[in-house]
Amino acid sequence: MKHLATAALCGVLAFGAGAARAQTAWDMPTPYGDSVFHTQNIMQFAEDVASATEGALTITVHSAGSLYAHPEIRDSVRRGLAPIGEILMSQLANEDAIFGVDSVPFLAASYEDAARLWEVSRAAITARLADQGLTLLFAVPWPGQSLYVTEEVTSIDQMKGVNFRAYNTATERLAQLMGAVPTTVEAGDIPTAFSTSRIAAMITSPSTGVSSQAWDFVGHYIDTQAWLPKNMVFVNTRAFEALPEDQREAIFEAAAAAELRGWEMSRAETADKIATLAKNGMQVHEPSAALAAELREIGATMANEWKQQAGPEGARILEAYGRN
Ligand code: PCA
Repeated sequence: MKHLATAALCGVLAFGAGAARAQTAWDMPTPYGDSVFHTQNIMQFAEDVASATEGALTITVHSAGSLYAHPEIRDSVRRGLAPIGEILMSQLANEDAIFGVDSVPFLAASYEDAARLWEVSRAAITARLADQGLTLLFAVPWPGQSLYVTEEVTSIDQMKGVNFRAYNTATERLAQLMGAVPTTVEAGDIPTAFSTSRIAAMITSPSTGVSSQAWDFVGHYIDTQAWLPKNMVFVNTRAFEALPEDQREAIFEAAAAAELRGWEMSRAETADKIATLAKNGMQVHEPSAALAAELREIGATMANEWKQQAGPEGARILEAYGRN
């Protein structure tokens, strides 16, 4: 409140009492670093909002968990400590399986399928967030999730007992089903976790492989591209509704543009960042037929489990997607 009052006062001073148009300055916590395409897309979104509102609404992006750590961002926005934020959607799967719809291995492993799955699940996610006083703005997928290992893995057996990084409930479950040992590690902590042997392997996108300089720790990348988990951006509904209508519209317009742009950036990243991994000395492999079959079996198990957990709403989503 104090913050807003100050911002309003600055607005009056800047424009003179005659043109007293309140200025709003929003802080936006995000989890990933500045070099990550999601963050760059959000910076552009913030710029678009500022220019569409002629500076009346500015959004300052606090990346890499610098304002709130990733696990706290949702609650900080819910409580109004920050008006807007970004998180990995499936981070919330432990409270409601619906949020994990994009993290079931091989349910939607291409951009086309991921887009279709988003189309049929968006309303459910939007409604869940609305129940929490949050308004969904946009969601953008990471490139496909692939394995980073110290030696070439051609069968799941080789993962037995390996300390495996988890970043949500699905990666934790995947580790268990592979016989590996899951440990939760935020993206920004990957290098430390490898160098202290807390983890010896992980599954993530080529983007996160590059931003964490995976080549310093693991020599092999196995291109499983098993699913495309999304980041989502949402706003505190009360803060949003307190804005004048033209500013709300500017946000929705910038959000729609950010969603389109983000999906395109993500697509372009995939080959680009795999090339960067190779350039830095990682060996890039196609999964062996045996490994691919074993992973698909784990995926089928996880799809069944997800269906159990996600209830009737989950069943409706799978049906609309054409998988039941
Ligand atoms: N990067 C994030 C989530 C999925 C991804 O590709 C991470 O590894 O934490």
